[in-house]
Amino acid sequence: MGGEQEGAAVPQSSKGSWSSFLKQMSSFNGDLSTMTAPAFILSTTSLTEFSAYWAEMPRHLVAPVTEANAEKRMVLVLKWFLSTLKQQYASRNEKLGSEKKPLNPFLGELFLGKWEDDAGTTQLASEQVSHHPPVTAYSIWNNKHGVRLQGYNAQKASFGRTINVRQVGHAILHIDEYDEDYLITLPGLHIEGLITGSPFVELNGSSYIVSSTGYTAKIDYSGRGWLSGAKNSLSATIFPHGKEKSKSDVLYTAEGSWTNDFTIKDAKKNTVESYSAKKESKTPLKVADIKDQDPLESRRAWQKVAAAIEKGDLNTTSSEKSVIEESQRALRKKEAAEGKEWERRFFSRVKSSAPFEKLVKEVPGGSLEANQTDGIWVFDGEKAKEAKPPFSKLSEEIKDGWK
Ligand code: HC3
Repeated sequence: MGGEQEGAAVPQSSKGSWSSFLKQMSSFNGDLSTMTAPAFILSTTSLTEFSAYWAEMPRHLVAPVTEANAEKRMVLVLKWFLSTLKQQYASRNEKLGSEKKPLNPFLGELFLGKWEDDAGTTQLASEQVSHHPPVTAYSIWNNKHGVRLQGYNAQKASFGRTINVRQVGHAILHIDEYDEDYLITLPGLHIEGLITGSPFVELNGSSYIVSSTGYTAKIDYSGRGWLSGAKNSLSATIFPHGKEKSKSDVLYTAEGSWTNDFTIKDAKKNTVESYSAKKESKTPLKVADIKDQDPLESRRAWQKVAAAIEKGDLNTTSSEKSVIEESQRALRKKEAAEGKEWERRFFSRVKSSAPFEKLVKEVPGGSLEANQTDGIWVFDGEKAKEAKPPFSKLSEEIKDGWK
């Protein structure tokens, strides 16, 4: 960070609060939701919305279905996964000028929508399945092509030179046509630009995609300053299960940048796929108008908080946040008194996940860590069929608080 001007991107009026924020970070407990950040760095978007980043280009998600060869399907699954990274980790920077602190979802918060384009209809159900620790689960499905993605994630953070975030959780992509699964693990990340006041995400470490057809993709992430590499670099290999250490078994390699261009080459170094993030168009997600949303839906639930953040009105931001927090506390109290647990609308907690257990063997050190995510979460098709608005079974008085 040498040479960077401290707090350069921080509004003059927020310089004091930014340096207190940085100081407070040194005694940080690892739960990102408890972090109190200055007003100028607050986002109006809840983390439940982030699940949409997996499918903003549905054509890439469904592309593997039309490929009859399992090895080549793995290449297309890798291409789709790499294509999601820019949206997941750099889009807020591009849109807002820096990474901001997302709204911390309440238990049961929903974010629902669909993409409609040449790939048909691709649907999204994202739900906050746990508040402490914060865990978001999602399911994205396209019935026309028989493609289903589901997963859940939590974050474990620590503070050193920067904020280091380990992602706990995983995703599973299922392709009906071949009845196959792909286990997707999640990369580590850290926040750069803290000193200057314009935080952004850099990815680090490795993540895996393991297919039930016998192939594994390992993706390595590095950034600027890492062995003098370029920002947002990626390097990946595809190999048969169990052959990670064998260079002669590498079937494909991918090199490039997850925010710009990457290419995928076969073992003979012929380019089989190329991707240029800047040239790709996204399909806008359709979300119901706020007035038609259920009180549990994210944009409706947070609308007053979001409006106050937008105006820079700190008092209203915190009083409107308190309305939500107090209703949540009241609900938890009521549930405890009745000996009940909040009923998730789309997901269920299960004892084990067969596809995960089978495929994780190919991920060095991979494990479920269910204790970090309040359980193992799966999309519950039966519940989802029933889950029509109103989703909320809240008492009228609590609903009133949220109007
Ligand atoms: C760490 C993060 C919240 C979590 C975000 C996750 C891991 C959520 C799941 C998505 O699929 C991928 C994803 C992308 C970005 C991650 C966020 C980046 C920053 C945010 C922190 C809580 C905010 C830190 C606050 C500040 C002021 C330093 O920006």
